[in-house]
Amino acid sequence: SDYSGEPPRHPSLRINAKEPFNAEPARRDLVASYITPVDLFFKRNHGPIPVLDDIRSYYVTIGGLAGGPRRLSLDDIRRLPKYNVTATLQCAGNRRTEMSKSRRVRGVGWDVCALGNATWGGAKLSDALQLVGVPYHTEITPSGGKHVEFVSVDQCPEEKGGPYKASIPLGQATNPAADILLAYEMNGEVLKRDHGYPLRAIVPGVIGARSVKWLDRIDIIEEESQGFFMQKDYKMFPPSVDWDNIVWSTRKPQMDYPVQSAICSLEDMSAVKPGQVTVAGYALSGGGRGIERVDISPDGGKSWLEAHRYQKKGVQYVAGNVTSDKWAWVLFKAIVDVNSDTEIVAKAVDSSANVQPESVESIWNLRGILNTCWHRIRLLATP
Ligand code: MTE
Ligand code: MO
Repeated sequence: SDYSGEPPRHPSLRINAKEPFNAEPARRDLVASYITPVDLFFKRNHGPIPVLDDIRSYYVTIGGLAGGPRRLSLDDIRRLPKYNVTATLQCAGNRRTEMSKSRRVRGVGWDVCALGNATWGGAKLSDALQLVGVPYHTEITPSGGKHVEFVSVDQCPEEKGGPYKASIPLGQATNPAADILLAYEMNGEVLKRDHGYPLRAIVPGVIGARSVKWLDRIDIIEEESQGFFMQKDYKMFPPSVDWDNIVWSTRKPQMDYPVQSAICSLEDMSAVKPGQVTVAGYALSGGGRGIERVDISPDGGKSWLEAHRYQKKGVQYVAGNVTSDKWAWVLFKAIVDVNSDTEIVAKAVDSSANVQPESVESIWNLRGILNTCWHRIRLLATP
C-alpha cells in the first residue's frame, strides 16, 4: 500500500497505528468542547487515504435499480435538501486496550477516545434514493433488494478484500427519520480527506464501521454486504469463542452500539491532592436511545451520586427527566471528595434503562469490540 499521500495531522493526537493511520485525541481534549473539532476527531482507517484530485468529475454510482445504474454528482447531492445532524461517531473498538488487559484480544489498541461528536452536513440518503426512484419506507424492491451497500474508493489490503464496504437494511436507508446522511460537510466545513472527502455515509446510532468514507458506489442488493468488515470483523462473539473455534457465519454484523460512558478528566493511577476532584466525561447510547442518567461512584461502586449532564454548546445542563438529543453524546460532570486512595467509577443508563455491564470479563470477545464496562479510575491521594 502507498502511504505517500497522507494528509497532515494534529501533533497532539495519540497515534495507535501509523499505516494505516489510527489516532485518537487526549482524554482532556475530547471533553473540552461539546462539538469535537475536526483536527482532534479520532481517525480510523484500514488503508491509505485515497487521493481524489478532480472533484468536478466526482460522482457516486447508485446501482441495483430497476432502470439500470444512476450517477449522482456532488452538485446533484447538494441540490437535495440539506440537513445538519449532530451525531456521535464511535468506533466499535473504543476502549479495546482495557479489554485486552483482562485477556488478550486482536486489533488496534484504543484508549477511551475513539469517538467524536460532530455536526454533519449533507443530504439524507432517503432523499437521494427517492431521487433515483426508490420511495421512502421501502423494505424490499420489486426485484428483491433488501440492503443498501456503501462501497468506498479506498483500497484496503488484499486480504481484507479490496475496497471498504458495509451495508444497512433498505428499510432503514429509506426511512427519513433514521437521519442517515450522504455527508459533504463536518462542523460547517468541507469534509477533510481523513474523514471521507468528498462524500461519506453517516449512519447515526450505529458503530462507526458502517459510516463508509470516500463513497464510490451505493448498491441496492439482496443479501447483506459480503465485505470483509461485515462478515469477518465487527461481530460480537461470546467469551467462550476464541481464534481456535471461531465460526464467523454464526453471528450477525454488529449495527447499533450499546450504552457507553467514560471519564476523561482523569488518567488511571494518577495522584491527586485530597479534597474535591472533578469527574467529567461523555455518555452515549446507540439506536437513537438517549442518555437518561450518569452515575458516579467515589468508592469503587459502594455508593453513587448522579452527575450533571449537558448537551448543547456552552454549559446547558439538562436535569431530571429531560430526554437527550438521540444521536449525540451528553457530557457529564460531578465533583467528588477524595480523602484516601480510591477507585472512581462511571456508568450510564440509556432511555430504555439499559445499563453498562459491571465487569469487562462478562463481555470479553476475541476482537475486543464494544467494551462498555463500568469505567474505573484508580486515584492515589497524596498530600
Ligand atoms: N470507510 C472507509 N472507506 N475505510 C475505512 O477504513 N473505517 C470505518 C468507517 N468508515 C473506514 C470507513 C471505521 S471502523 C470507523 S470507526 C469510521 O469510519 C471512522 O471514521 P473517522 O475516521 O472519520 O473518525
Ligand atoms: Mo471502527
